[in-house]
Amino acid sequence: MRELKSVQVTRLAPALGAEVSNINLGALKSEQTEAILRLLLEHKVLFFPGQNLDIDEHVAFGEHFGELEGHPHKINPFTGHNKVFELAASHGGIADEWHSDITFQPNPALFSILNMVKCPSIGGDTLWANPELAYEGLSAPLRELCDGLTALHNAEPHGRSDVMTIHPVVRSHPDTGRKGLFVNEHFTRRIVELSHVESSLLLRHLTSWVASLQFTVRYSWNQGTIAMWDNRCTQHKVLNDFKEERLIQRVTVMGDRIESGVPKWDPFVRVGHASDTSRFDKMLLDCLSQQKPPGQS
Ligand SMILES: O=C(O)CCC(=O)C(=O)O
Ligand SMILES: [Fe+2]
Repeated sequence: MRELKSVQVTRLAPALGAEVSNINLGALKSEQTEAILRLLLEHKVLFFPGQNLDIDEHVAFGEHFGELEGHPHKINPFTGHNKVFELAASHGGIADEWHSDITFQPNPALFSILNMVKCPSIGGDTLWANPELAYEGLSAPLRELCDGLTALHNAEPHGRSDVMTIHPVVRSHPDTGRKGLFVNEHFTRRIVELSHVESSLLLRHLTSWVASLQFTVRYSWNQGTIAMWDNRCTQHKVLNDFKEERLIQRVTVMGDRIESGVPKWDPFVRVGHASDTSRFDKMLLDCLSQQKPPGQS
């Protein structure tokens, strides 16, 4: 790789992840931006130890890759910077369920770039999974089923279950064309075309399958490390097993709307009188009515 001749790239797990050294992210040259994007396509999550960027350098690094967005719900009284999302474990914030970022929006995050500002001496590792390998590991009939489904995601973990959207269960990466599972434990609530009971079973299977150890990499942090991942083809979660302070800051590169084919089936809508179990479909019906184009009743 010409632009990154001197850098060292060490793959960390067969599934995904590489550590990159000998590069200064605080003084990035434009050709290095291209090279990082190519490394990201290959490894999906990159770790750059020893960067120690300050908040402005962190934001400037992120801006090489596109427009940044603040977190839609989490206010950051700590950083005073509206483009920087901070999770301070001492304030009770820890992302310990599998997810990719901001999937409750029609345009979920593209890249997330995390600065490990303060980390515990032990514990608080982060895991990433490769949902493309997980998709490829499904049986052909289950892959075909998933290809024709969509799912409802909402921001319930942030106390905003009214913020919701629908995405395909399988998405194709726009640059590689590879398909991957796009449902996650944290934000995905319901498969639109299945009944509540069927949806719970299938979602439980798919979200735990993505997290199978053979699809993951586990990273043990040092202060000053920057991590950058592609939310279109990864999921992540933090291990909530630490006692000392853990403080991360993240900038998020805005994503595009996900291209999806038409689902193969209609949404599951119960016919007849409302019953006790109809309550499980209420969220779905609310979401479907929100998504109707204007003018349609
Ligand atoms: O703290 C971490 O390691 C990751 C937190 C997280 O989920 C995020 O920043 O998107
Ligand atoms: Fe996250």
